[in-house]
Order: sequence, then C-alpha cells, then structure tokens
Amino acid sequence: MPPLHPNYSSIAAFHAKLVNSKRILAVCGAGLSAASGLPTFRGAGGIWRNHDAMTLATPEAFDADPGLVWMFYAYRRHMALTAKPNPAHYALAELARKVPGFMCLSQNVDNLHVRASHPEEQLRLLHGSLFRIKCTTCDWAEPNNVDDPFCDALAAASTNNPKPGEPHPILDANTPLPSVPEESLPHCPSCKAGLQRPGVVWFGELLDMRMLEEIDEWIDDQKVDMVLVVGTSGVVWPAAGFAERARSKGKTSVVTVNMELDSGGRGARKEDFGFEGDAGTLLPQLLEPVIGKMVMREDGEIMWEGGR
Ligand code: BV8
Ligand code: ZN
Repeated sequence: MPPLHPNYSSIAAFHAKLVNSKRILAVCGAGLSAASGLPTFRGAGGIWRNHDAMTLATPEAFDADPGLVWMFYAYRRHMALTAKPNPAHYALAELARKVPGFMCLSQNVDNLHVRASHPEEQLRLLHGSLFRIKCTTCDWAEPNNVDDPFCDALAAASTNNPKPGEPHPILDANTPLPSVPEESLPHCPSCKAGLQRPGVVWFGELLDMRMLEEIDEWIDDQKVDMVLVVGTSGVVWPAAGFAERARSKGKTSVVTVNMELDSGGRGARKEDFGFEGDAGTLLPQLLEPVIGKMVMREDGEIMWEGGR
C-alpha cells in the first residue's frame, strides 16, 4: 500500500527536518535490541518454553512460581550479558551528546543503552532493568547486579547453547526444567523475609511515578520537533502514549522505524516519516547528518566522523 504522502519515507526530507530539530524524543522497544540478537516480545521471541513471555512478566506469576519466573529472567539476564549494544544504541547515545534537547525513553530492560554509554540524564528506563534487583517486601535494592549465574539454583539458565542453531534446551518445553524451590532462591539481605526479584516493572505494576511526571514535564515544557518511535509494537501502556502526547504542542514529526511498517503510512500526518527495516542498520544512517559516520577503531572503540 503506497504511503499516503510522497515524503513519508524520504530520507532527504527527514534529514532536512532532523537538522532543524532542537527537541527530539525517542520511544524505544524490543526491536531496537533485535540486531543485538535479543528476541522481541512478539513473534517467536515472545514465547518462553510454552509460556507467553507476557504472562510470566507479572507479580501473580512470580507469587505462583518464583523459581520458574526467576529461570525466565536469569536466562534473559544471561542473553543480555552475552549480547552487545548494536549501532543503533550507539547512534542514540551520540545523538544525546550532539543534541542537548534529545530525551530517550526505553521500554527495554537489557541495559544495552547504558553499555553504549548513553548519557544517563538523557535516558529513562521506563520498565526498569534486568540488572536491578529488589526485595519483594521491603525497599532494599541492588542497582546493578551482573552475577551470571544469578545464583546456583539458576545455573541452568546461564549455560550457552550446547547445540547452536537449535533451540537452547532451556527454551524447549519438552526438556524438563530443574526444579527451583523457593528456599533455594536468594532472600533479602536486609529484611531476611522477602525474596529478591528482578527490578523490572511487571504488567499490572505502576511505573516510577516521579519518572512519569518528569517525562510529562519534559514533553509539556516546549514544542517537541520530532519523536523517533523505534522498534516497538506500541501495545504497552503508558509507554505507547508518549508520542501522541508530544504532538499536542504543535507540528511534531512522528518518525517510525520498524521492521514492519504495518500501516504503510496510513493515518500518518504529512509531517510524519516511516522507515521500514532493521533499526540497527537504519538508525545510524538516518541520524548521520547530526552524529556523523560511525567508525569502529581497532580496539573496538566507537568513533564518529563528521556530523555536527
Ligand atoms: C501500569 C518489563 C498502572 C518486564 C514490561 C492503559 C494505561 C495504563 C496501563 C494499561 C493500559 N491498558 C492496559 C494496561 C495494562 C498494561 C498494558 O499496557 N497491557 C498491554 C499488554 C495492553 N500496562 C501495565 O501494566 C503497565 N503498568 O500502567 O500500571 C495500571 C495497571 C493495570 C491497569 C491499569 C493501569 C506496566 C507495563 C510494563 C510491563 N513491563 N517490561 C519484562 O521485560 O519482562 S513491558 C515489555 O513488553 C517490554 O518492556 C516492552 O515494553 C513490551 C514489549 O513491547 P515492545 O518493546 O514494543 O516489543 P514487541 O515485541 O511488542 O514489538 C517489537 C517491535 O519491534 C515490533 O513492532 C516489531 O515489528 C519490531 N521489530 C522487530 N525487529 C526489529 C523491529 N524493529 C526494528 N528493527 C528490528 N530489527
Ligand atoms: Zn527485604
């Protein structure tokens, strides 16, 4: 279905808008980390053994079977630690350094933005982090725990796939999971009573209210020139609502970067843009006039040539 207006996927038209944009918001989802090899929630990646990932990301699932939910999270911690930030993470971090009026909101809990040295004052992790650990009962928390395995009882989640190219045994519903009794899981070192749990926001849980207020203040402060909506299905609230809120101050370009532009631009306004493909490849190209060309030095250091 042809886009409704000629500029929708025009990189030149997008670049013309980008270089004049002072306030840019990004709302990122699991598709941003796909190029780093991490599965998204929808599609094949969304199924963990025979569980829909969304059903495991709830307080009820954790209460019912903390061992199973912890095995799911321990596996995702291991995957995220093994993964590396991709060029899109680095491009967003460089955009933050070059555009002080850029704010990145991410739904991802994989810590890849932080590992790409994204300036922390221009990053909000809406749904927490796999590497923040907190107590189910008191306010004890450990901000950055990267132990892998997380504990002995969860060691099965931290093994690399013995048969690469085939599903990891832990993903195979026919391979029984080692049982993980609650007493084998780490308890809170402070109150002793609570269990340690992943410091992520589960479905049905509130996001950090102070953070939400800050985001609303940032959006409402002045006109937002551009919202980059990167690799997200836009299903989860309140994250899905920020792009429209940003429009309320005037001509804001909503720029969708997604493997599948499902609506093909239908419903897009004439100031909007849409680019179909892998965010890991597209984003560095789209942001080049401001961030320059990404160069990987011999020592693995990422440099940027040109740009602002
Ligand atoms: C809350 C952490 C108060 C855990 C996650 C209205 C208002 C408020 C709440 C609700 C509401 N309506 C419904 C609710 C309840 C719920 C909700 O939104 N439900 C949905 C399912 C309808 N929201 C909540 O519960 C939130 N809490 O608001 O509290 C409240 C509570 C109840 C009722 C009312 C009010 C808390 C939500 C946070 C949940 N925690 N993560 C964990 O990770 O385990 S969400 C989790 O799923 C991820 O963090 C992520 O946010 C989400 C998955 O979404 P995406 O990131 O978009 O990923 P997805 O796989 O869906 O899509 C990937 C996209 O990438 C696709 O479009 C694909 O095409 C594209 N793609 C793929 N590859 C690439 C690519 N794009 C580019 N390049 C590629 N290579
Ligand atoms: Zn405690």
